Amino acid sequence: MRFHVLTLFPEMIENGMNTSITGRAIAGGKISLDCVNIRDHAPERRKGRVDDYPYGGGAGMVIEAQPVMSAYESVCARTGSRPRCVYMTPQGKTFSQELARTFAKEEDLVLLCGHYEGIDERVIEKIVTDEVSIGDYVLTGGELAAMVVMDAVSRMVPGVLTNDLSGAEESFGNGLLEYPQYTRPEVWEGMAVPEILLSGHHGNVEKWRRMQSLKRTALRRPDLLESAQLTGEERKFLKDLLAKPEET
Ligand code: 6GU
Repeated sequence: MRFHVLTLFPEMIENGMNTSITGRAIAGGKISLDCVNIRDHAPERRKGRVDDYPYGGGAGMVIEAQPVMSAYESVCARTGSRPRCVYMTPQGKTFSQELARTFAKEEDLVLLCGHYEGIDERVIEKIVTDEVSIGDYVLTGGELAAMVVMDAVSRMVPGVLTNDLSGAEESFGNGLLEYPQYTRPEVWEGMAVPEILLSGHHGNVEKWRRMQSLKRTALRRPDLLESAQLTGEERKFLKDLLAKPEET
């Protein structure tokens, strides 16, 4: 996966992405990051300025179409293709694990970050293939949202997670929330680790974890259960749980 980010703040993206698991994935060549500063595509006469007043008036500034187009075309020239171009905006489709899996199949992915009051609509019409939001709140710019998308996409790329199963197993991988985890010590502040995890019986541990996942999902995110694949026994467990939650 090769990420290309069109932004006015490339150092923000580079600092975030070169850290932790995504940083290791970049260093190991599993993913790559190419930040294009839109400012570098300002026409000579504008001396690095890429925004202007909105037609019709109103607060804030609007990023001009031409520098954004030129930044995208510079990526196309390097890849020899016209990659999918994701515009980060609160007006977009809400990002999801499903969309992360879809994006992970692309060879190149362009993420376009806006700032101020937005980007001239005409260049969005010309180059943008997907408009994506990360949730119902407003950020000052698309950079943090682009990093959220790249992080979630990266962990779907083979070889990025050292334990290759963990990407599939975690919350949402199977449509359910994750079961609780424990490590040493066995008793902490008077609180013991659930007995079954010390038993060494893998079958029972797996069953307990599955039931814990179901319980958490039912109590915290019941909406997720609608599309989850459950056995008859699991449905019965949940029915009993919801009838008397304090006993399970
Ligand atoms: Cl993608 N951009 C901005 N500016 N704010 C957001 C967002 C994106 N997603 C949620 N809020």
